Amino acid sequence: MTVRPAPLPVAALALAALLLAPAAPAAGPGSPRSFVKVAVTEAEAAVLARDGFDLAGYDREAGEAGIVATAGELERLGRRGLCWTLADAGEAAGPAAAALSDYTDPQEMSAFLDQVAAAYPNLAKKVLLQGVLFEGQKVWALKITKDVDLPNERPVFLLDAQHHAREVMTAEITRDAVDYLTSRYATDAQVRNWVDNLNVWVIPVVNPDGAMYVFTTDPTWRKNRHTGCGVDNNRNYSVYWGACNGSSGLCADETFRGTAPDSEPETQAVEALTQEGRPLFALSYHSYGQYILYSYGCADPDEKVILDGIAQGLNGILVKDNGAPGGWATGPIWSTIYPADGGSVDTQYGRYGTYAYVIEVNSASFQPSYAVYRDVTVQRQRTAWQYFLDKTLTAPQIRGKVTDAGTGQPLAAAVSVQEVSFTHGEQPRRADARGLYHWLAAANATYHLTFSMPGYCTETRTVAVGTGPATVDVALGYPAAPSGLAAAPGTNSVALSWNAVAGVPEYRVYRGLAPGGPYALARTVAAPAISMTDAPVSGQVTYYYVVRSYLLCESPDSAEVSARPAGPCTMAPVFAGVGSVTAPLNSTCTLSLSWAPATAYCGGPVTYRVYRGTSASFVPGPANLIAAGLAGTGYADHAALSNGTTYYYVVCSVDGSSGAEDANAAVLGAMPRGPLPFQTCTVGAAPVPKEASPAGAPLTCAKGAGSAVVLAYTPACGALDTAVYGGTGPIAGAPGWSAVYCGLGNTGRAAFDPGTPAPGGWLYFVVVGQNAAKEGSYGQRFDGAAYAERPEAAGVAGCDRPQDLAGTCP
Ligand code: 0X9
Ligand code: ZN
Repeated sequence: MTVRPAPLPVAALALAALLLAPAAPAAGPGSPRSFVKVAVTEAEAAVLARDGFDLAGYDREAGEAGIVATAGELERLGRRGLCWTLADAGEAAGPAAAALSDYTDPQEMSAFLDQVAAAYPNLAKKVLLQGVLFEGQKVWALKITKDVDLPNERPVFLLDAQHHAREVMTAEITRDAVDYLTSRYATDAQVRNWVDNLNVWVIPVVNPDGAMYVFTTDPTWRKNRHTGCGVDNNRNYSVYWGACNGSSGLCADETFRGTAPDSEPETQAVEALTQEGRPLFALSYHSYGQYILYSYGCADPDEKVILDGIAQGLNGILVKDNGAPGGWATGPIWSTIYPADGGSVDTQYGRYGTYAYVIEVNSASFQPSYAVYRDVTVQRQRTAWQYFLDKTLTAPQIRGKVTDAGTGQPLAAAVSVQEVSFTHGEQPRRADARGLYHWLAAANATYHLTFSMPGYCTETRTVAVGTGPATVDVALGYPAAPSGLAAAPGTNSVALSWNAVAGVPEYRVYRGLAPGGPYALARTVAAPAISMTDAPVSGQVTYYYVVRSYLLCESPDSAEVSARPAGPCTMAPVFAGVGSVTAPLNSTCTLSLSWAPATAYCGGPVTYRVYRGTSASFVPGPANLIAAGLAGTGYADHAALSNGTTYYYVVCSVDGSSGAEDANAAVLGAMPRGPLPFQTCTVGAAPVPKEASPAGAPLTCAKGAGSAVVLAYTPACGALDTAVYGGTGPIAGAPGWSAVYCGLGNTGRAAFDPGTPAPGGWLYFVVVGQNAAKEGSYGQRFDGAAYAERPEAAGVAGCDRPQDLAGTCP
């Protein structure tokens, strides 16, 4: 409203050029752009936005999309068969230079905030949210509450505007709200009720650099002024950043999301205030199109019912530009307007639990005539932000403070509600740094809350919410740790005692082998007993003890004590047991075991024993001990393993000095894939090879240990098991298969032992997909003396490449 000397003619000139030159050739960013109207449906408008057109708004009454377009973009519209009309510079449409100059620019807004803070020092404080942007402006907020300089724990409402620079009406609304709440405090009981009982934060201009550019240079500018590449602040927030084709990765585009989530100083400012203040409700103004929107920009929120209830309640009373209430398009952003990712409300709601809304104000323009629309718009929008002030104060909700029961200090505990499960990657809701939490509730409903914090006993509360706020403060505690823990070593025993903790029903004695743990539970002791003897334990080993008391949850550790008992060292090594069992695909039927070394406490040396069984629950003992006295950390078992059997192993360690063996519970199993007796099993119809494998490929045959054979082949696609058929030839026609080896996997390697053929005799092999209808591999022959490929077989039998094993391969 104030008169600025220099920038005005510049704006007027830029506008004149803009309005007169819609057909000028496109000249990259900064080329003149026109605000045009295109008659399309709302859904078609969303498609235009998705396709990169700068959709400034949608006039649902007129059925017109408003597009800010370069000459090139106007041509593109034409090529889509869309006719456009230049938006009228008069009444409703704009933008119009005369109207724009009346609007509040960011410097005027800053000065206005100064005036308000000076006039109402107990009510209003101007707070710098971001001092460094790109072109010299700053992001300011005004905090409005009674005794604004004193800390308080009143609920918070956050109002913001002008994420998008050109949406100048939105800043008028925040300006009006600031004026209303401060100037009427002394005389208006309703205002006093809000200001006395709430913290109202207003960010009148989120994007002041961009806004200043609108007033000085380009009235259609939307983004911030990030040097080289303006960023759409309302696509830069971290939740859903770049997630659903609702933004652009291109610098020049009007919905450029920036190079990283939260990269922009304006975005950071809003997010930081949201994080610190934890508003229950937030309202973000945009223009235009007459929408009431809530999260998400990419999907429906889990709390959609309650979010929608709030929005519909407002829709019923909020008056549109046509003078009638109702008829605002209301719903989640993604389905109501268009997919938009990285928007402010999604981060406010998804990350901080703020019930955040967007209002797109005005029916037909982001810069309607100031004279015609400014006052009526801000007056009508009082209904909206006052609605949210009332909701913040009186809506059914659960709120409270989580503290440490002992110290009273706030705890940022996790707070969950059984009735609400989040499915969009939301982090658990937490109380803020002051221990404050909130949850919007349905009226007359019961909720089950859980408060948890590491080191504290988890608390639950059942809360019956009525028609207003329910306050549930929770003090989280934990039992005190026992004091006075003492340890007296005996012979293979340690006597422990400690001081009683009042009211505690149980103590838990923990023992470790190193200072500071890790500890394992040694014994629970029911109160009132305050001592126990830990026995038998090993002599000559230093043990470390702590005791915790238990009442709903464990206390912290008592002070640690240690003791070194007398008597023989009986301690088994500390050992995690078998670490891996693998079946190497070599020609010797082997399972390979490995383990991490054990630690001996009685002097060692450590050796290992290997036990083997055929079920995972076998009990290691002398009957199944297969190796002992092993000094290394691995073992290869190739003793009489049989096909199709999974073998299970337990490895134990033995201290050579004490003879004590550990009793770890680790069991691992594997199935060997070595050369097994060539056996008969049923895998469906035997194959009839169509052709032989050429010499050397794709199926090759090598001699394994003894009479074993190792075939190498190209694995089939898919995850089929393979089998090998073997028999006497010739392959051509009907081979006489005498055996089949099953369950080879699809590894490209098959090792088995067909025995030695009769002198001068030949064996032929075919690898097939097991259980597959079609044969699918290669023919190769084997004779007992040498492994040669019969030249006469080439081209006549066997089959080639892994073809069609399951009918699904490419
Ligand atoms: O596209 C936007 O950012 C908003 N429309 S506007 O015409 N003002 O640009 C819609 C905002 C939806 N809100 C969020 N995604 N947070
Ligand atoms: Zn906007």
